[in-house]
Parts: sequence; structure tokens; C-alpha cells
Amino acid sequence: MPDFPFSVLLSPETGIPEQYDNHIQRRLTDLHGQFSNQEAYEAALAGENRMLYEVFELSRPHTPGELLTGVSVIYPGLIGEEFVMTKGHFHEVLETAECYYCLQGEGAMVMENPEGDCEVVPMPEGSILYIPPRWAHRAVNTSLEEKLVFLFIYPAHSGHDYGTIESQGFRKLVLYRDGEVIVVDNPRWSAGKSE
Ligand code: M6P
Ligand code: ZN
Repeated sequence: MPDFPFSVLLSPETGIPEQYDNHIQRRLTDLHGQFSNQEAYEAALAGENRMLYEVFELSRPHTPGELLTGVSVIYPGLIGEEFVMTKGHFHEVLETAECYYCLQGEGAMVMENPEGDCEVVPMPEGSILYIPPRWAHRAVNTSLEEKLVFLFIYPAHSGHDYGTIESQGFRKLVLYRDGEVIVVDNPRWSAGKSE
């Protein structure tokens, strides 16, 4: 994107920006080890290595003062009882926040901080979701039919720290059980902690 003020239109149908610089695509294999039901994950992989989510980013220098913005699209579906979700991450610069605006669909944001607080906050269409500094975040598509589409904005020097989440996941899981969206403790998280 240019080094002067600009605007970019989002498609009224899809929410995808008409121009973007980076296109990240994450498929099933990119979330290896992230879904709690390993058997269901392997079964899903036996089919197509399907697309779970895409990110359309407007690129700016990764320097303090700049903001990174763009749109993410999370496809609907389940792996076992678990909804399709992002990998999730802490920011490398922990004291940086992030803000989302939900354009389409319905979702939830799973968040936790190193102090041990955790929250799962609904993200209905039309809502702003604010992630304070220090909070790891994972977006979950809680619809089984619709895409979850949201705009994100965060400081360009934040960086992504995936390691902690990759090793033990988040403290909470968002599941679909008996026709309802439920939040449960993540057994793998406790196991990781006691090792
Ligand atoms: C959001 C933003 C991006 C992030 C993307 C995918 O749109 O937070 O910074 O990269 O989600 O999430 P993840 O990096 O956890 O796969
Ligand atoms: Zn982030």
C-alpha cells in the first residue's frame, strides 16, 4: 500500500478488500495438533486438505506508529465437536492490542493472558471486538453454515508468537454439542501445565 493516505473498498458481497498485498491461506495441515480430537482431525485429513481460513492483508512497514489492517474469512465447519478456528497467537510485543469488526457471520474470540485470565467473547455481525495488550487471541466461526468475515487492525510492530499456543492450545475450547455452542476447559492445556 502507498505511503500516503488511501482507501480500499470491501466487496459488499464477500467483505474481501478490492486490493490487498498479502494473501495468507491456512489449511487443515497448517493447524496440525491444534484441534482437540486428533482422530477427527486425521479423519478430516483423509479427505481434502481443505481451506480453513484466509487473510487479506494491506501491507505496511512493521514499524511502531504503523497499523496493519485487512480482512479474515473463516469457513464454517467442525473437526469433531470443535468449530473451525484460527491458529491463534500472542503478540511478540506483548503490550500491543488488536481490534476486530465483524462484517459477516457469527463468531467468538477465545482469549487468555499470561496472568491466567481467560475469556470467550461472542462476536456477532456488526460488533467491535477489542483485544487488550497481553491477551492471546483465536477467532472461532460458531456458525455451521456461514463464513465469519471480520476486519482487523493492530500495531504493525506487534509480531506473532505462535509457540505457546502451538504447544498447549488455549485454556478454553468452543464446541458444538447437542445443537448448542458450548465452552469447555481444554484438557490438553492442563496436561501441558503439569508437565
Ligand atoms: C487476524 C489477525 C492477523 C492474523 C490472522 C490469522 O486476521 O490477527 O494478524 O495473522 O488473524 O490468525 P493466525 O495468525 O493466528 O493464524
Ligand atoms: Zn494478533
